Amino acid sequence: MATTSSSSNGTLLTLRVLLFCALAAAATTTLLPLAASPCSHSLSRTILSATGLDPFLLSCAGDDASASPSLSSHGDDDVDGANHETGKASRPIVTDQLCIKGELPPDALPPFQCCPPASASEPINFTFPDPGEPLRTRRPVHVVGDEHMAKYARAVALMKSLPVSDPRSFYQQANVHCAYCTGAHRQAGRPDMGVQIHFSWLFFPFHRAYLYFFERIAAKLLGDPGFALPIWSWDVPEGMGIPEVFADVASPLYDPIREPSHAPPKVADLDFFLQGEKNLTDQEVILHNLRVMYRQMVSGATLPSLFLGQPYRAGDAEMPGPGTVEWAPHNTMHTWTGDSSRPNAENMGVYYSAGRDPLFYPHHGNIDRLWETWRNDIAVGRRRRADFDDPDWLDSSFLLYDEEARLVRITVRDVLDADKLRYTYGDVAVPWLTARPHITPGVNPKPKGGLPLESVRFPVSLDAAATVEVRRPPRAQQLRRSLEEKAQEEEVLVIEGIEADAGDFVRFDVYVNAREYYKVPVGGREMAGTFATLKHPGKEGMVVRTSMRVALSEVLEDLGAQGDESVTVTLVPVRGKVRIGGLKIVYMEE
Ligand SMILES: *[C@@H]1O[C@H](CO)[C@@H](O)[C@H](O)[C@H]1NC(C)=O
Ligand SMILES: *[C@@H]1O[C@H](CO)[C@@H](O)[C@H](O)[C@H]1NC(C)=O
Ligand SMILES: [Cu+2]
Repeated sequence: MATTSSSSNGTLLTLRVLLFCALAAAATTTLLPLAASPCSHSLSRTILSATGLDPFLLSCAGDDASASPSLSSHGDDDVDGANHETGKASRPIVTDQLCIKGELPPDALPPFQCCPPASASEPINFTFPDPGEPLRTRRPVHVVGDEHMAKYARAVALMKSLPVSDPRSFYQQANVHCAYCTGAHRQAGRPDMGVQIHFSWLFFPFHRAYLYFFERIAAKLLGDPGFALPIWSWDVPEGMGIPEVFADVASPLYDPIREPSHAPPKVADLDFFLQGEKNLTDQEVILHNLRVMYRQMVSGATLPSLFLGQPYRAGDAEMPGPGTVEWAPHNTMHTWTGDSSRPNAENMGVYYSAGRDPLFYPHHGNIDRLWETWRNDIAVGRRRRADFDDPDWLDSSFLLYDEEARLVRITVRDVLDADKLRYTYGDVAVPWLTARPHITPGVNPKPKGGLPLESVRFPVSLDAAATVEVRRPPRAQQLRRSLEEKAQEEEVLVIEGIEADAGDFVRFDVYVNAREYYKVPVGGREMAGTFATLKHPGKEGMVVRTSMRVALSEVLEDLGAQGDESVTVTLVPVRGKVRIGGLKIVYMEE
């Protein structure tokens, strides 16, 4: 990585933050004192009504109101102010039938229009399938066998042979993803605002609904009511690479617009980034992948918002912040699969065209499986909350065509129980569940005796690695926190006011207590998080505004730093231009 060499050459830029919150969050602390965790769902109504605060607005939702004086000239989506609405009026994101031409990046490949065919009648409300329907079991491509894969290939071929005016055609199915991420679909009652299903709490539910109908359309065309979508389980060693059948040029599953150097048997790098090819053995890549999975699924995803993504309501600026798995492996595997010689890394490497690759659906099948794994085996297993109970999430809705070509309105509430949707996952192991990363000795964790820190003010452009001493809230010093309390809360590093170049792939990494971060091997414990965006359609010269949250509790425990007053955070740019509004550490409870 370029940044590694520049830093070891002594150009390491160091910063210092004297308060645990770099910006105006001191007010936050005053308003909601220690006992009231701002993200707690049980936060008392009296505190809420006294302060007029939304439980998510403070530390969960990216309090941009106070945090981003830097937001400025770049031609915003003119939604400033929408965020400041107060009161408890319900604001789910409701998809309207109105669909306009979305914003595609320069050099996009046709078609340039991705709205679905107009429906002759009003959408019908979703109803659950007959509970007597056979339970579809989605299994990994490497497990299901050739016969099943031939069925999937036939389903794709049948979809490809439907006229493009048919919403069940492959052409239209591919366009669904485009319509929901380029601002084509509009919000009901807000024709000026698009629906964006990435970088927020809509990510998992939307893609589940999308796959649900895609799978039923496939089953219908095959005349096989029990047909289940195969999944690309890149998180287990046997699945880490594009399955052979997708690389067969004679197969309907083949897509010529993929990265040629990643054709099988290349082992996938779940931490991949363009220009970031690592010189590692397959065994090293596999080990690293398992550690990335552990971080994204276990230690980094201890609260619903950390896993599912940040709240996004009608009128809000889009892309408030994704959950761990959306950053990686979701984004990273999209980019790894796309053709890096194309400006937008089509097809898989960019939102508007990703659905054109038949590998997209098994890829998202695996993402959906990880949601089930997290929900049922990790969150519930640790007696933590798994779903939001916020009506704005539950009542958000999407419009999709079903297997009978009827337009259906489906809500987030409708997709929370896979059993009711009559599918499940089978035959896939979770080898990463025990892949807890190791700590790295000799990386100069704390300032004392090391390089001195200079004082620099936020916001800061991340042109070089930046090391910041972030104070922990006083609560960390209360060693007598009960075990019960500790089990329910998470110490979270909030990186707010992030402005990333929308016209580029942007990545930076977050290290904890490792001022000599370049000594940390891939997958090391000190690497606590990765920010990675795909190109944002049609936004050259504009910025993606978002935030990031990094869970710290287990990392600090492993580093033996639970008693420290501060945490040393190093932000390391890998690619693209990005500005950081500020950092703070908060305790969250959901
Ligand atoms: C669909 O559901 C909404 C919300 O529950 C309800 O208001 C509406 O009447 C329903 N429409 C139909 C046609 O059942
Ligand atoms: C890549 O790795 C191999 C084997 O570990 C090593 O011999 C080689 O020097 C490395 N190449 C580069 C460019 O780092
Ligand atoms: Cu996606």
